[in-house]
Amino acid sequence: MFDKILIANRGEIALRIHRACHEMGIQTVAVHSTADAAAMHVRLADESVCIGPPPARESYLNVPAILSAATIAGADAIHPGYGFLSENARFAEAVEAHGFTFIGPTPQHISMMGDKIVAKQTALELGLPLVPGSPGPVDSVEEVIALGEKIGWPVLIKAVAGGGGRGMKVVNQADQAAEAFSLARAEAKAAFGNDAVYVEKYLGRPRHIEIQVLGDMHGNAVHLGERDCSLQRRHQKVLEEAPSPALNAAQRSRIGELAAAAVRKLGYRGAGTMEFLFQDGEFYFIEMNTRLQVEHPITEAITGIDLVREQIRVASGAPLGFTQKDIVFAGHAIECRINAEHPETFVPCPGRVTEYHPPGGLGVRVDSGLYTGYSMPPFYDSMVAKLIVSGTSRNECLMRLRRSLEEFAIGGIDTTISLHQRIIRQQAFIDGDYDIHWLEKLVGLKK
Ligand code: MV4
Repeated sequence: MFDKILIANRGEIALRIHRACHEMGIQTVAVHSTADAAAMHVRLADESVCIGPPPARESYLNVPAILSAATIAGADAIHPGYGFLSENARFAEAVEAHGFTFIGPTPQHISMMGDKIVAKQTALELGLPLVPGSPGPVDSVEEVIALGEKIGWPVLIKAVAGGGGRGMKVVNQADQAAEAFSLARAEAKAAFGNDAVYVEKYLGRPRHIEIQVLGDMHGNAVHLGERDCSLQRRHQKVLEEAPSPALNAAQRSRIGELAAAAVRKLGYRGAGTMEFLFQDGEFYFIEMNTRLQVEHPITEAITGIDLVREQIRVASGAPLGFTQKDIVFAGHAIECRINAEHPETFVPCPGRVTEYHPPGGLGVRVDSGLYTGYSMPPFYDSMVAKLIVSGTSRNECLMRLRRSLEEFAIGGIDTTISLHQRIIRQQAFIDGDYDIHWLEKLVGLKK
């Protein structure tokens, strides 16, 4: 097992990884930019190394600086968290080439799933259901039109190197194809440096269901159930829950087993998430994320499994500590992502936290790097806390969520706490009756 892990991230996820390490008796090395010198993950880590100025490309994305920090500190392994370099195959390769263990999948699997065409081809071979569409990239408007006529309008043009919704264009009929095709390619080029695009049948009112999977180096793989991530705005998840209120037991075990079998065949190592769209009782694989996800705590709440601990154990070569039949799903969990943003305009609002009082009590977890007096820098993502409530039923979670949001005090900066209070009052949410467009209809798209 590792003696010392460098955490190549910041904020709440850096703290989360630190906690798992310390519970395992593993020393931690925090890295930080000059803007994060007073951050909680730096304060709690056993050691810390400043890796550069505030801009992420000069600090948290600065591979030489991170590797130098690991060398100076004598770390055995590096945990990338999520975002930043967590799905960068070249970083994973560099980590291993410099003698450290990368806590995550192999570089091969990272790059495989980073190419959405290869990911879909792999998913097809692994027996996962796909959205009908082009088998590979499309190189002309004529191809887009031919596919639209074949699979039915509307279709969706997506970036091959994409993810997270950037560069997607809906085409409702043939005479819109030319403009959508060139716009999608231009956006893909600008966002990912790769203008390749592909086409899928556009699903108009799906839910976003993702399956947590975990594989070790000995050919074992399990699924840890699903998360419903349909409540999103501009491709940013706002609230997630597990299990999904839209699935019945048969659908749940069918897609879970399919995902677990797929990662077993793949020989996948580490934690991963398979993203599906779910519409009219059917699942459609769209992509796989080869990292720990922001919303992992709701899976931890209903399974009792510490996902970061399992990532570390698996990376050290240990076999999974359980088989599929050992995993028991109990209760329900809901996570609210709390952002330092105006709750109506969503304008980011960094600044000094004059008061921080998180909720507590049975079934209440808060993952946050905030503290009273902390100055939140303007350079990074605006998420400042995750409120995770769990309980024996979804109704108990709703009551607990309502009480926790009332109790959550954050002074000095705007937050989206009141947005969550508004969401959980809506009858459609209470009924679990929402799709990926529901929240944007409630709060609007404008920033
Ligand atoms: C889709 C889709 C509808 N039809 N694919 C958005 C980002 C990436 N995860 C895939 N996404 C979508 N792919 C087809 N064929 C709708 C979306 C989508 C979406 C998916 C999940 C969660 C939120 C979303 C918001 C807008 C669009």
